[in-house]
Amino acid sequence: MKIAAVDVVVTCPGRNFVTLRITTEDGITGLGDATLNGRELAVEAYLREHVVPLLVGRDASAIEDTWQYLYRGAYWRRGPVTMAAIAAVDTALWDIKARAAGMPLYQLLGGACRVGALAYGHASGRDLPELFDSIRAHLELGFRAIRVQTGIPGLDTVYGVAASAAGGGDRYDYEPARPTALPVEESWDTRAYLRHVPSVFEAVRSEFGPSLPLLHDGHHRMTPIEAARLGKALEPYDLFWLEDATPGEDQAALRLIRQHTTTPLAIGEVFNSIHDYTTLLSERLIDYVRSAVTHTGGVTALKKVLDFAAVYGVKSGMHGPTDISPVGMAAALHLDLAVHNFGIQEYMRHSAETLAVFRTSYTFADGLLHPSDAPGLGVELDVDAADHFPYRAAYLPVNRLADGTLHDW
Ligand code: KDG
Ligand code: MG
Repeated sequence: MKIAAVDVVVTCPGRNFVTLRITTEDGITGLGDATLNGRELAVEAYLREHVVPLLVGRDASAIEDTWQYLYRGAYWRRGPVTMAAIAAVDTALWDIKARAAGMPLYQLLGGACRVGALAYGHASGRDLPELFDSIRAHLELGFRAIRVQTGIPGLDTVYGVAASAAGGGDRYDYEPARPTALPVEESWDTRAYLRHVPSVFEAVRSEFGPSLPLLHDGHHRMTPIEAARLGKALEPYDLFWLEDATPGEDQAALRLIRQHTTTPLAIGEVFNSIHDYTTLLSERLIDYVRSAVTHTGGVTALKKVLDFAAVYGVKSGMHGPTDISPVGMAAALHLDLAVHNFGIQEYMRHSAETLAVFRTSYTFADGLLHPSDAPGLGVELDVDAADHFPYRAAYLPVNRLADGTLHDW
């Protein structure tokens, strides 16, 4: 089963996506997500210039060998651009293998360990009434676990907080990438954040009771000692996790946080290699692996990370915002079903425009996602529809302190 053609499709149905489509000599196609939010064209160029020419004529069934060929063969290893490109190839080859077998991908990964993947939705509000409305709307949609992001008194815009509740339902209108000439600048004050957030969780617990799983994303903004303080302050509210408390690249920072708090910790959405996890896992410094198939070298590589995590009792909590395309989301759901150490899956619904270009078959019911039993990933790309949505440059924001100092976003 040789690879006959490889296409890189860049489309912007509401937001940008980079998709790799591999076609075999016998006409089977497979899809892989290569979207790197705000840096999409770098991955497109990497694929077009350096990967596509290597793939035509290769054996489409040799997934592990192709992964090693692209990873070791480049000599320059890791990095988000390289690993998103490799992820797309790997995912597309798994899609082809499963379609050829007439099976949903999760069957080739060992079969289902559960009936569905518990998903968490994004509730947010500039103040408590807005936040409560957003949580109620998510519960009505069937979510059984909720991420809580809140406005901070004195700060205009804060990561993860929708600009208005007007969208209603689960339309989370805080889309971080914006089509502006320069990145939007947001403001930040860690002391104001640390003063406010515990009171928000106290209010949410007293309104919604003790059992609802609640999550929170610190989005890399704290120092280790600040994060330790927040984790400790949130202990009475029994969080499912505190995510990205400190910048991800500093694995040792988690040691200090861990020494001070029993709030579960999640990290890894910006990681792209198993080597980003070695200290974190072997020293049991985290509870959840946040990587996405899209950014970690594909199904093959993330499965290895999760098997490594399982040795230390660490579970999955894959990244699933809207910049993970429906192809990347479907790949995640197949892994979610197949690995024993599944924890939770992030889920932001894509827009109607996106779902017109990517025809999905995965389902969400009673709080659980299921990839469906369609062969392969279960996603079809409508290339003609994609052509109607040309790429639009968009940037993620940057973040500044009151004195203008650039801070982690
Ligand atoms: O592209 C960046 C977003 O995917 C990221 O900011 C979202 O932190 C995020 C999350 O947890 O979904
Ligand atoms: Mg996050």
